[in-house]
Parts: sequence; C-alpha cells; structure tokens
Amino acid sequence: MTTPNFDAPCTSDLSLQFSISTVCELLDKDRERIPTNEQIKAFLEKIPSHASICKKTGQLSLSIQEIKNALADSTCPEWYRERLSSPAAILTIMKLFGSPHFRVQSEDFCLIAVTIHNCLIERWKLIAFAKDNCTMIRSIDFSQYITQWIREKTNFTEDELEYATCLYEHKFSFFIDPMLLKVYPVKDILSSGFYQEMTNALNTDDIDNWFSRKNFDYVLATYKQLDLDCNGLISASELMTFSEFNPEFIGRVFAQTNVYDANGEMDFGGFCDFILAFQHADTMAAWRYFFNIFDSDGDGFISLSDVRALVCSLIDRLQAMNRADIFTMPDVDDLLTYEFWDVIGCANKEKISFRDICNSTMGTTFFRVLTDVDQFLKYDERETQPQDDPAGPIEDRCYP
Ligand SMILES: [Ca+2]
Ligand SMILES: [Ca+2]
Repeated sequence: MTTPNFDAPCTSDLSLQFSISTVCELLDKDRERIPTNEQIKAFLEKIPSHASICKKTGQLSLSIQEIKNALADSTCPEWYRERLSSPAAILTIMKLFGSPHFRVQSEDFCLIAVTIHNCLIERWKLIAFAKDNCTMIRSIDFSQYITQWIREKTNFTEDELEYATCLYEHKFSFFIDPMLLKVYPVKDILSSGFYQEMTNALNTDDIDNWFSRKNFDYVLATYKQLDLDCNGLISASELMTFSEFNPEFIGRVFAQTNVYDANGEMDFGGFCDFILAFQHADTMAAWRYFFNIFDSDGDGFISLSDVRALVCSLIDRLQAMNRADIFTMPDVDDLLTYEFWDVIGCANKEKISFRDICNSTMGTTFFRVLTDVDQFLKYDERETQPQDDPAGPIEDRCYP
C-alpha cells in the first residue's frame, strides 16, 4: 500500500491535527479505558482552579507546573494523566498553544482535552463500521458511517441524504485517497482536519466550509443547473457550459477518470471531485487529479504527446475568440516546448513526472492554463504586464 498523498488544505488547525494524529498512534488497545463524558466534564470544570489570572487581561492561563498540577488532580482521568503528563507531551502543548511566556490559555487546554476525547469516540465508531479493522476502512463502509453521522447530527432530509453523503465522503476521499484505492487509513480520516471541519459545520453556515448547508445547496443547485437534459448526470457538453474550459481537457476528464456511470457521464461524486480539484488547485491531491487526466496514455508521465492535443484545442478555442494573435510561434510543437514546457522548469525535455510537478512552484499554473481558456488569457496578460510577480501562481478562481 502506497503512502497516500495527503495534503490537506489549510482549512483546519494544524496543531489539532498533530495532537489527534499523535493520540491515534498511541491508543490502539485501550478502548475500555477511554474516559466517560462525566469524567471529562469533571476534569474540565476543575482546570480553572489550577490556572492563574492575568492581571492585565483577566484571562486564565496555565504554566507548565500548573498543567502538571491539573493532570495530577484527582478528577483527571487516568488516561489523560498517562498521555499528557510526559515532558514531551507538555512541551508539544506548549509549543503549539503556548504564549511567549510559556503559558497556555486554560480554554485552549480544555479544547485539547475535548478534541482528543471526541476524536477517540469517533475513532471507535469508525472502527465499528470498518468491521473492527483498526487501521483501514473501505470507502463503502465509510459511506455508511457518514450517512449515520449526517442522520444523527444534521437536518438534511432523507431525500437529500444520498447527495449529502456523497458530498461529505468526497471531501475526505479526494485528499486521502488520490490514487482511488477505495480504502482509507482511519488515522488519516481523523487527523485530516476534515472531521473537525465537518463538526464545525454543525455550528456555522459559512459557504467556505465544505460541509455546510450553504455549500451543499450551492454545489447541488449548480449540478442540477448544469444537467440540462435532467437525466441526473452531467455530460461533457453540459459541463462545457460551466466555464470557458479547454474542450480537449473536458474530453479527457470524461475519458480518464473512473467516477462515471456506464453512459460515460459524470455523477454527483465525480462533480464534487471536479469542483474540489479547482477549489484546491494548489494541493498535491489536485495535482494528482490533473496529472492523471493529462497523462492520456497512462504511462505515469506527462509527455509532449500527452499535451499536444490540449494545446491544439486551446489554439482552436482562441482562434474562435479571435485571440490567436497571442501566439507568435506558428508551430504547435515549438509553442508547446517554449510556452508551456518551460513553465515547469523540468530538466527532461521529453516528459514530466509527478515529482517534477511537486518540485516546481508552477504546477498549478501549468495545469490551469491548459484547462481553462480564461485562465490562460489571464496568465498571458500577467506575462505581458509584469508589474505583478510573474513567477507567482495564478489566482485561484472559486468554483463554482
Ligand atoms: Ca445530463
Ligand atoms: Ca503519458
């Protein structure tokens, strides 16, 4: 099993990801010893009595010694005492949450305890769905877990449930499983930050939260709007109405990825991946998504022959818009080599590996200018008006 290309966008608190991931490493065998809600509550209530009040701000905070005292308190569940009171654990908490004076806000300390606790509980639920496999869960089992989670905690209707499950699951799978192995490490699910984002969506309706009702309504409405013939799926020509896409790119999307139904049309899950790829265009997961689409012969490299048709299609489109004057080189291969290949700065003039994309600062730009005519024009204008940083990535366009 290969290591997943796990590169979550910065929607979550990295420090929490770290602590959750560390905890997951630690705890495989103590299911019975996880503190109960009552124990946690009693412990959290007692924490302020160990904290000191800042005279200036009136805020409560804990020093290293005060954290040790809180953990030694009789209300502290043994599990926390064992895990959090080692010098290394305290130092980690201090580094992640501590102020320059080496004090931690008592609220932050409570948050750590609650987050770890919720994460433990969720971990056992996940493992139950994974048929007690402690480390991996199949996508089909994860879908069931998500369905139950949505049923228990949100107000999505039964009619919406299938779409919501799909939308929720694809946020995880897009980043955790870019190679489409259809099996996810439990630890990656819990430490991805998406679990936290999903929980946060219960209290916010921010459209930037993928799991929010507002985002769900928006993505589903866009999907239904694009589905002009109302057959429940998106065809290539329907997707072309979404933006000024390079037609060859859209053709490749439908030819290369395996998330479509037998008619060769895109289902809602495939549409979620498509949107996630554009929304998070500068992540490794998105690069992997585009890389697989660009690598038309599937040999694991993007070669000149893979990209030639994309460039020809882009030129056709620009000609139709009377903008073909942009290219000074009439020969497609010259154009390809000098205008597009050099963007990546790859030493090999024949083919680009996924590693080359990751090592280049221009991977996102390389993909975007060849997928979308508008993005190409924007990039071209940027080159001819170099007052901005010409080497910087092109602006993210928010899809939808
Ligand atoms: Ca359709
Ligand atoms: Ca190839």
